[in-house]
Amino acid sequence: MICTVLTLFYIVLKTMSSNKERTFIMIKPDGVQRGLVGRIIKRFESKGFKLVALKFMWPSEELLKKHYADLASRPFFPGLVKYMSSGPVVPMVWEGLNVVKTGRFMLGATDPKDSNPGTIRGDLCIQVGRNIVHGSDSVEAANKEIDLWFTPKEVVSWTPASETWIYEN
Ligand code: IDP
Ligand code: MG
Repeated sequence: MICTVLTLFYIVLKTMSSNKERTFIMIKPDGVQRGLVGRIIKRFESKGFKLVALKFMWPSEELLKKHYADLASRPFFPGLVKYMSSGPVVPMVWEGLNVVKTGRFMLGATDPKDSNPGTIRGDLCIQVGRNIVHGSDSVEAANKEIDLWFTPKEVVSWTPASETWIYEN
């Protein structure tokens, strides 16, 4: 009996906490310059994900080198840092069930020539070096990126009025 109650409690807790998964999404300088900020945000909003942090800033090369540290040895790295620091960006944190994986699906493949129609990159851009939006590729990466771009106070916990119409539990 106690075991059953504990198991149920564990399942409820697990379900609740996975609805709180977070990912780091950033509209890149080309997305901002091309006036696509509203359209990209709208996709995540319409899906039902919850916006918990957002800012508008011109990132330094130093910050971008940290953000893309894993790619430092790639031949396109200097060009990537130059592109990403060429204008303002919109870093955001979105929250929801499986938001990391679903967020990547919504972005589409890294190279827009391989991104399916219906995805953000598939619909709105053409070249890999101008692919308008970033999204974390794992929960670990998301946590690292959120810590790099936002202070804890900038990430806001809140309950949207629509929540019970988006999640059954
Ligand atoms: P991701 O953004 O889909 O996670 P990553 O492999 O992590 O893809 O690469 C980070 C970013 O580096 C890409 O979004 C793209 O802007 C850029 N990039 C990746 N591969 C190339 C390339 O071959 N040429 C130019 N830029 C690239
Ligand atoms: Mg990546």
